[in-house]
Amino acid sequence: MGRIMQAALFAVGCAALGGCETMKDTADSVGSAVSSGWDWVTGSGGAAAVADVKPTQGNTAAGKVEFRQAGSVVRVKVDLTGLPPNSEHGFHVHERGDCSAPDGMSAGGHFNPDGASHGTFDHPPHHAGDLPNLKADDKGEVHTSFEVPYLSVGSGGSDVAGRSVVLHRDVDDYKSQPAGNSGPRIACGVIVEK
Ligand SMILES: [Cu+2]
Repeated sequence: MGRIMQAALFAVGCAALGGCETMKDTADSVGSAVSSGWDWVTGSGGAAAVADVKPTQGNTAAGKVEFRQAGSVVRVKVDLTGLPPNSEHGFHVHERGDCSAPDGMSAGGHFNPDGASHGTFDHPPHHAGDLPNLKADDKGEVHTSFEVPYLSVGSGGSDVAGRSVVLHRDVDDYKSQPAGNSGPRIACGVIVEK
């Protein structure tokens, strides 16, 4: 996890829990081992949106991704199953809320309202849709949450509602253009405001 997001998690998590042990993770991906330090269900509730994630043709990854505005940041909660054990995957918000194509290409490119280059989610410049890589546990599942300061829910120029989330077969190297060389799309879900 990068420094900016880590700092944000510290600010929220330390206040909520009175302890920060679980947030001293320095990996640049997130997975089941990372605890966000805040309570998703009872946390302060701004606008929320959810994506029902389904596998693209020939794949098995599926689950749910939720977004909630919390002040100036957006909290993202990810629950996925059906991945190869201990695998790591690029994960982004893509520009079109359309997962109808069998290969997920109908979702378009990365959500990029600012015309930025693809990059690391915690180190501008990067696409608004750039998110941390997701790491599956030994059961092939991802259950994690994190927060980002550059998206919004329900309003604003970086509103995720009406876009889609896309999970890729391979890890995002956070630098290759335009999409981090993360390979085919293995799952896709349209983000719908709740
Ligand atoms: Cu992507």
